[in-house]
Amino acid sequence: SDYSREPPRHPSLKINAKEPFNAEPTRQDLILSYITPVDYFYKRNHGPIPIVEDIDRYSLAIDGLVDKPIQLSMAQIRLLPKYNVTATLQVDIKVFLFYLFRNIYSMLDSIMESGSKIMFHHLQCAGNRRTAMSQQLKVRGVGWDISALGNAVWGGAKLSDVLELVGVSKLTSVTSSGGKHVEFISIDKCKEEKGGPYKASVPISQATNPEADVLLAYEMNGEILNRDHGYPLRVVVPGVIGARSVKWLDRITIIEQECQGFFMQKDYKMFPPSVNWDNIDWSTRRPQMDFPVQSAICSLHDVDIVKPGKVRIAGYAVSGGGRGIERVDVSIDGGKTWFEASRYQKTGVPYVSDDDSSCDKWAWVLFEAIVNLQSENADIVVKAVDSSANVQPENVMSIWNLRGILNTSWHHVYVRSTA
Ligand code: MTE
Ligand code: MO
Repeated sequence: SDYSREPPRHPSLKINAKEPFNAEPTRQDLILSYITPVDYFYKRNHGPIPIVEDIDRYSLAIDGLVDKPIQLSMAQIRLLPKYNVTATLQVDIKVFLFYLFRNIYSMLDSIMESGSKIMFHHLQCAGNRRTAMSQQLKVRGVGWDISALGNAVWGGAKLSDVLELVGVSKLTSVTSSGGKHVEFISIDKCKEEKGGPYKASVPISQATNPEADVLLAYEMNGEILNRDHGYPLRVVVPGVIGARSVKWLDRITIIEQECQGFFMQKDYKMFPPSVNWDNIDWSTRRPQMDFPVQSAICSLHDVDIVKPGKVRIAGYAVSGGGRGIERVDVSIDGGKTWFEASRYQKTGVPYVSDDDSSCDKWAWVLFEAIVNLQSENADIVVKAVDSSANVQPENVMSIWNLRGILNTSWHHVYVRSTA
């Protein structure tokens, strides 16, 4: 494999693996804004970043169990209705400033193409917070602190619109030729696939449901998608683990059974703590899709020294499947007593979970609490509750699994306070 032509990356990223390149922003950088700037967005790769030199020669194949397979050029994909645009940008000054800083022209573009609501999709790696799980009992996989996620505006076509072009209509759950899954195949090559491309699939009912908002994205935060994040085209499957959002899309194929690729069948499955590398039987579990409820504190580290008095506890909370965040609980005594943190997305709009007009369904929720810290040592904790009343588990070991995925246990930060 060839890592000689990797794209430039922001120097503040914390590199967890060099080749393939895996990196996350610092805790502080992660929550500087509601929208994660592309530079700070975590990068999770399984091979070298592919190069698409000539965009005019790029095409996306759509085939398999469909009546009329096609090839689409980037220009044809861009002609489909574009989702991401907004006329409501002005409500969020932070979003405004972000665009101002990044690219004023793309913001104006977006405002002029008004019509539909701006869509924020977060993406979270199933391996987020793996390091902390591995510290309890070793797991296999790239180590991550708490920043293997980000929240962006993805611009592109809806997969449900694209599939109509090959005769698969909206809300289809099986095609006339027996297609039940939509497989995404990448251009990149990885060793787990023995030099073949990265791939994944979603059920056709999700792919053809316009409300599921599965996107074929060619823009990220109003700019052309960059190489690290999937240039020229990637899938964004909201509400599920990042692994299903295939980057550098080459081909979409309609198949009968779910994708048999490595990352669907031999990885990214949640096993019970009793399963080890000697007794594992991959076929006993389904590929992980929905993300469970998650939260973490980004404003503090172990073991920060803070001045006694008012301390800001801030971070993110997010759930899968489009579920909202009902509550964020914060403790400064290791979970004996709790305060409720305030939640927010857009500045000036009160956050109400699962209400389309006041929340971005697929986006993260930021939280903040100001606490009065007096004790010398404090065990600060956060846990979130989603709109289905799912709560994060207290203990890491109760959800320990050999691949170290989905560490959603209560997030602790230990601090010392001295005058
Ligand atoms: N797509 C391809 N083609 N190759 C990859 O290695 N990694 C997946 C997914 N899509 C991957 C991929 C994983 S595990 C995650 S978490 C997300 O992309 C990360 O997306 P990002 O790098 O844009 O943050
Ligand atoms: Mo991932």
